[in-house]
Amino acid sequence: MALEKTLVILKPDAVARRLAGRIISRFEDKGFSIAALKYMKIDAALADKHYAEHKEKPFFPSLTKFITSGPVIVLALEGVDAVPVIRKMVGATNGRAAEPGSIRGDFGMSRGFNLIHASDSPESAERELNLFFKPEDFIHSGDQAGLSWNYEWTNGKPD
Ligand code: IDP
Ligand code: MG
Repeated sequence: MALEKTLVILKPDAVARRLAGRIISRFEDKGFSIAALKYMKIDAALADKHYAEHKEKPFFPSLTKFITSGPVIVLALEGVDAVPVIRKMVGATNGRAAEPGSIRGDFGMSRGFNLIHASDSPESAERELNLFFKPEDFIHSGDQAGLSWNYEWTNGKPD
């Protein structure tokens, strides 16, 4: 249990389909804080770095073409156990298999065009946050006021 940050990308399909507000609302409703946020286009070099683990996969060229194809919204979201909680909210990779109630399960029908990326481990989160953000980009962090009713605080620790 740790207050941690994770990286979320609203992929080009989410932005183009004008789902960004509704997806961000889910994270706010759940109790996550936006630590940093950027509206940008991912270039080929950054896409290669971000998806380095998939370099040898057959879908790598289509994946990098997709992620660089239009504007994305990149967020650093903060909360207790942010990495696993957000992965659960995102759902399985293929929208057709993703549980109803998850973001991919509610909004998507595709395996590749699946709306959203979320870091899969604290180590990935650290690496990916550093690819997209500089330390000074985290302009809102550890907001006790925002978090006070989202957690039970014992000895200064959220649970
Ligand atoms: P994840 O986003 O659920 O962590 P990964 O296996 O890490 O899924 O794959 C990264 C991204 O690559 C997926 O979100 C999806 O956009 C795309 N992708 C994954 N597997 C396939 C595939 O078999 N065909 C086409 N695209 C895929
Ligand atoms: Mg992944």
